[in-house]
Amino acid sequence: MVTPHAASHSDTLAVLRRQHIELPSWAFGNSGTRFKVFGQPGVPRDPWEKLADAAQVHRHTGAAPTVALHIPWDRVDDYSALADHARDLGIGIGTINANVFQDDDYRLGSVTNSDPRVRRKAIDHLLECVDVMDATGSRDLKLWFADGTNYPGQDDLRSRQDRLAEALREVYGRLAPHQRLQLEYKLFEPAFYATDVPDWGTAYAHCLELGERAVVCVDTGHHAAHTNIEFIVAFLLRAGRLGAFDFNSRFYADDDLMVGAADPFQLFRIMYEVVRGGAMAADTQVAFMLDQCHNIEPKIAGQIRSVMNVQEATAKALLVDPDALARAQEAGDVLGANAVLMDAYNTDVRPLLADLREEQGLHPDPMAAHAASGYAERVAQERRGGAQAGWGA
Ligand code: PSV
Ligand code: MN
Ligand code: MN
Repeated sequence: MVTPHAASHSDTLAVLRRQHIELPSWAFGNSGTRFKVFGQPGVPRDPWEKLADAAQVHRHTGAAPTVALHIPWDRVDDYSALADHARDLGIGIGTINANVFQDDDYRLGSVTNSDPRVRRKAIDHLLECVDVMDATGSRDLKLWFADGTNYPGQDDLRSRQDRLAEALREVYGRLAPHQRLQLEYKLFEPAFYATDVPDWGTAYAHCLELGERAVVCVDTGHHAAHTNIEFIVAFLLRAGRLGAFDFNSRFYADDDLMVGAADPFQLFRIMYEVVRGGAMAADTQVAFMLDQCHNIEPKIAGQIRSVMNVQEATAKALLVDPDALARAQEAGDVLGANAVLMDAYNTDVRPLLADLREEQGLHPDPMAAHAASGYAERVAQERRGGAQAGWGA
């Protein structure tokens, strides 16, 4: 057996110590399927309370210091005040997600719509999101388009690409020099025949046209079954165009289940390519974000578990011995090379992470610490009256 060891134990700890996983504000609101939304006690009623819940995740994991907003779900009058509120809670505001998929106007698409009035409205919203970024100090604008067609012939596929490119150009031109555009792709849904940004290749091609600060967001739930996501990660990192992850798990489609729940081995393989591609370096330009909904499980605990799942996959990826792997690969030792990876994957990294947390002054078990804190019970008492936030509000 090849004993896995990282380049050095202290390097591994240093990477894990600075690992930063961004939380989605919408994970704290009620969510469900088109069949039913199950409300939960204590769910936030506004963006201010969503930030408080995110801070609770960070308090016990020490690894989730920022929260992504979704506009207009998180619309407030004063974004600088919201950023101050986050700071007071010991966290910060991260990526700004635009939303051009919920208005009646977008029935036939947003930026690819054949109607110039709708396109203008959509682009104006994207520009408004850049204004929000200016107020919050955010670096990244994340764009996901629900645009596509349901029937062959419904609209001209090529013209829709032209309209998309034109819209992206205008938004990219509005960014400040330190800001980036993240283009997220998705295989299908809500359009079923043709989606305008269906895959990483399409996203990558548009990013290349735009410029260096246009990068691809890989949402792990947005692929066909059996897609080799780690290959996509390796390719985009090599090309310098992997901008972000939206982490989640899927069994069937875009299930938005907790990352690492359905296939922890896939998450490990992805994180191995991240490490291999240098994206765990201190100056990494990759944003590691969760994009999940907790329909039936408690939300704060669900986010804590997800952060821990990413930490565990990362720790295992860091345990892969690069020298032993290179030697086996160069020797054409198929089984030996595979064993190097599997030995790392099969290592129980929980004690290592527990030690690391204790060293950081945290409880070794964040799930237990959250349960013992009484936070969930307290906010369930405090947050009575008013409408709970939900996915889409
Ligand atoms: C679309 O399925 C998506 O993954 C995009 O990132 C959206 O902004 C997000 O879900 C909303 O949950
Ligand atoms: Mn996503
Ligand atoms: Mn999704």
